[in-house]
Amino acid sequence: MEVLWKCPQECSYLQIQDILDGVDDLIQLSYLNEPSVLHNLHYRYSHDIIYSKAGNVLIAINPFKDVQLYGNDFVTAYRQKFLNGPHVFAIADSAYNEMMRDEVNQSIIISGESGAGKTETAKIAMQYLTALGSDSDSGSDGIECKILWTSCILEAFGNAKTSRNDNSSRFGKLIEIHFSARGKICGAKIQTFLLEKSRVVQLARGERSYHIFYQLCAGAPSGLKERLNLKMASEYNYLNQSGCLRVNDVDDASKFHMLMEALNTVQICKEDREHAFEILAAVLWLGNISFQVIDTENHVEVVADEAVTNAATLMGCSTKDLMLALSTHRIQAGKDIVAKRLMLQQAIDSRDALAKFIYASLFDWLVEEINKSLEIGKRHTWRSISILDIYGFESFQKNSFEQFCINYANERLQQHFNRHLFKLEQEEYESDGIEWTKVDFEDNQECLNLFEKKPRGLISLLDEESNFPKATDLTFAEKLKQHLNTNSCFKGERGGAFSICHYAGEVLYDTSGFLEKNRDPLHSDSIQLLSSCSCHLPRLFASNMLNQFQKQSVGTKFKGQLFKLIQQLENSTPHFIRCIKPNDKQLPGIYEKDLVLGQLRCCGVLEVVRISRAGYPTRITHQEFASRYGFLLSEDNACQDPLSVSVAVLQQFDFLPDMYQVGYTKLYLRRGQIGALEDARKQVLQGTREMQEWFHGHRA
Ligand code: AD9
Ligand code: MG
Repeated sequence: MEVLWKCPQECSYLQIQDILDGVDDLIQLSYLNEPSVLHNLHYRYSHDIIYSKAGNVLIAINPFKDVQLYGNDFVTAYRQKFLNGPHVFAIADSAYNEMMRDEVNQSIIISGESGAGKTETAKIAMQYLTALGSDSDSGSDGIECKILWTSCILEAFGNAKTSRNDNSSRFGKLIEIHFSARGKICGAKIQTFLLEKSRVVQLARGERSYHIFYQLCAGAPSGLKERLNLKMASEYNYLNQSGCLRVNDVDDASKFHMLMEALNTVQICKEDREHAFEILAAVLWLGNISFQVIDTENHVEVVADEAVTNAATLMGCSTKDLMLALSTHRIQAGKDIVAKRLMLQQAIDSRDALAKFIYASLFDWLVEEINKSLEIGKRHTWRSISILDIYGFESFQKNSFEQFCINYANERLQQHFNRHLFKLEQEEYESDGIEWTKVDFEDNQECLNLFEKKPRGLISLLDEESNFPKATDLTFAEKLKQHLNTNSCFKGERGGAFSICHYAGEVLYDTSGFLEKNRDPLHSDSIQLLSSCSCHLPRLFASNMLNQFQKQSVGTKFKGQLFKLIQQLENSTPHFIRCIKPNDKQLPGIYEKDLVLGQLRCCGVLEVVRISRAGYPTRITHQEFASRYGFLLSEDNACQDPLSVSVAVLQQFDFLPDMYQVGYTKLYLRRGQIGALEDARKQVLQGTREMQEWFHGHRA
């Protein structure tokens, strides 16, 4: 069937058979423009073909339904190369093969907006790698199984329902899977980044806190419930404030039972599990603690009710100490230390800071325990494949410190992506001396400078203001305008706002809360209270409490983590997966063109296609080329050098001049060019074999 398709940019009407059929790789499109890319992806999506390639990048469009693509039969088919179409399995397979062949660590970097499918994709990649690297004959202690179950635990404690995704990850994670020299899994390690703590105490309308709270309230057996004085989720202020306690089609109680199985598999012992639940219940009760104003200056005391007694019991301190820590702060007055009563907002803030600290420390402790269980130690580790699932770029109506950090992380990762897909490739062409018109790409160095420059970048200025006692969010905003106006990615806005031109678009930030969130204060009275608790908090949280004393700001700590992450990624061969969300409704079968186009544009997919098409994907040294194809020449070239042999082959096979280039060390061929030579080679070899057989047959 032939169809007429209007391409506004390049031509009037075209017959585009390939668009109709849908090509695996966007590079193969006859006419490359946004409409044809969009149409091709749409066509495939409507046939449940959710994966496509853009050069080396895998594009995954969220199906929002079960697609039958991940069974063991698929694993086997990809492993044995019966199937080779675009798929997460194919990416994981090349990562594995390249690790084995080149003896280099690999990374699979998954990005995309919230709800685009990153976390599911990461799990699919893990499924393939664990199937591949399982060591059935060495009596391994089920490390693969443990690795798979970690997702269940991390999602319970680190994911929540948001307006964009019912199971949104509120932290970033890098999972390293370690292999032995035989290619068998010998351990794993999880690193996490910047958990969104504010969610523990404050929720937007229609969103939920971390799944674990609802799972515990719904699923805890009656004995445990009694011990923890646990009520229904609706009884807790930290959970009921958003008017949303349930997630469609999710049964929190059965999720709790699954979590128990996961904790079992990962070998978090019963005792530790119970402590963790006590701590969760303590956090919930903390949120129910209320204050009453006792004088005209708005000073408060804690209301002595079941909330404060339950919280104190679960934390293992006296009710009196907890009440005191939440309503007063001890300060030095001359030689004496005096207790100064707090005002209402201060008291609420110090209660919430305590709850956030406890929850974040519990999360860190859990990750540490999981890591101990996946420990690489015993068997010898050789190389690793890391899977990165980090929050995607965010731009809301109101953007705060959290979006600031998330978008900064995305700028860093985008630079990594640019470097590998555009910069390094083009640099190779240049250094090998081939003619090459540079393909432009959005370099985001200027934006990174805006964040990182010292002493006058966003993060340094934020730290400076955070350390200045009289500073406010407004003075911070003023300071930014004063110092950053020369950076083209920065725009001062009215009031306490500013905008940043990110690679993915302009975002307006509201500075309110920036200083406090960057300082992330926990008063020394609260720290002292925690260290005196008779429960297991001090033991579990020792390292976090220590950090509180030698404190780094949140922004600076995050910057350090990102540097380390990028360094680790730079030491590996990257494989990129871009997840795309086809609609905002989390529903199957709906493909909103503008939404998809926005995502393709902002993650640079179209540039990747452009450069891959303009580029030379086949690169072979003169030596290799000559020894593989030299024998096809009609004349004897035995004594010639590899370069002359190579050029002679190209001429004999009538390669068009714009289909190849000869560099100082390599030959560069356009996509699809090597096929003809390979066919000829096969034919000649086949012919020789047949002739030999014929010859042998006749002799016999
Ligand atoms: V966030 O930045 O953490 O908020 P993600 O991680 O990008 O986001 P997630 O993987 O959680 O998105 O996917 C969202 C939902 O889409 C899942 O809960 C699934 O219901 C659905 N999804 C995603 N990928 C697939 C898939 N390959 N098959 C079926 C999928 N459903
Ligand atoms: Mg996620």
